[in-house]
Amino acid sequence: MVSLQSKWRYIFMFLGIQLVVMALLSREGYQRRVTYFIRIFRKSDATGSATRNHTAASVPASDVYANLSGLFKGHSHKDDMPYCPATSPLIGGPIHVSFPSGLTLAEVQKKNPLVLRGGRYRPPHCEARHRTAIVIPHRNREHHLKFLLYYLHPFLQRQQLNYGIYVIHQAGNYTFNRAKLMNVGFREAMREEDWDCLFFHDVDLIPEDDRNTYICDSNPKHAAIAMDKFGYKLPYKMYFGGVSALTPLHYLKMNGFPNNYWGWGGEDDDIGVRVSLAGMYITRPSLKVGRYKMIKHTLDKGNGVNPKRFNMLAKTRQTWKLDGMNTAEYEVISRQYLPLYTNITVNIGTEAGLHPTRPEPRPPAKNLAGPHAAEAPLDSAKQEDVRSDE
Ligand code: UD2
Ligand code: MN
Repeated sequence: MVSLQSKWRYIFMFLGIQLVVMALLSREGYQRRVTYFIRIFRKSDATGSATRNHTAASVPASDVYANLSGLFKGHSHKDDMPYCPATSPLIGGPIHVSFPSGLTLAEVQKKNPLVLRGGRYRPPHCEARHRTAIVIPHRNREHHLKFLLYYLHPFLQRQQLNYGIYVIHQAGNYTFNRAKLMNVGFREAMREEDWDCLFFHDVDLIPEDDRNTYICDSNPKHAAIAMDKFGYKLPYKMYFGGVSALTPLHYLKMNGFPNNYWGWGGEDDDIGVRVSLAGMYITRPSLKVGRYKMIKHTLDKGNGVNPKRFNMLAKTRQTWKLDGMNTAEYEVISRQYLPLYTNITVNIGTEAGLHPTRPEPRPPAKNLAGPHAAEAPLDSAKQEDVRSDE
């Protein structure tokens, strides 16, 4: 009897240890391995391959252009149309996303006959209830931009939005600055139209469900909550990277985004902190709907990890009112109204300012000790011409 009891005690101890190990592994992010072990104890998983596909919902993923062909037959926007319905009848749920090689911008253009110059669109049969600008920070990612445009145009058309796509292209080779480019995008987009919502959008994130509506909430919205790169889960509670949506009022209330994060990382957390410092909170769509696929890539040249990011983040409370939309200095080099988007090329300067001191004209021999600039000036960034190309 005694030996039987102790045998059970050992079995329970063994199972207990197993449970603790699995809980720890799960906390440390080894969910896949844990799920694997749990599966072993479950009946054979008949739906294995189906669930591995990238759509969580029961509805099958569809071609993003599938239900739009009816719109394309010789319609153009007229005045005096009724408002579009509160929920678009074109919404279909999960979208099939893949990246076929050989896709060209000309093909994307052909598939989107109702998109006007500069990447603008209004539904042909009804007056849109929402006006949304998409702001995309960009440099050297034309390949990603092409796929984003391929998916985003029909995605937004399915939602019956009045929309415009702005690509904010950083001129020169100086370290990339995603957040400052967003400030440029905000001001330049608002200059053109009274947008009621702005989506700040990484170039490499493709939405996978059109129920993730590109309209604003009463508080800043974080839309990219379930990405394939993070196992379709939110990586941490305050995460605000990838795709976020703010009204002009939200944006100004938090003094926009920081201008001083050069290089990779930190700026998204700073923006998240600004939301709460300005007395707002982050809203999110459901995990089922806020799904994105990220086009795989490595860290870009000119966007090295920002080593100062943690120190800077620790000071957001002191800096958010002093640095942001109110101090964003830049020069627009060109504005091109291309068939699928508006391209704004901008000089945002360097950490040393918009015009890092240029070497002064050669001083007379006796003055040779004068200070000189450490950095070369950017591009031919001074000309403020506003081009308009087809
Ligand atoms: C994460 C965040 C991103 C941002 C970044 C840190 C995700 C999905 N996104 O992205 O929102 O917070 O970390 O800065 O977790 N870009 C260019 N050219 C460049 C460099 C960057 O166009 O040379 C743009 C582009 O729109 C890109 C974005 O900046 O999507 C973010 O840069 P990333 O994709 O290299 O960084 P990633 O994926 O780690
Ligand atoms: Mn990325």
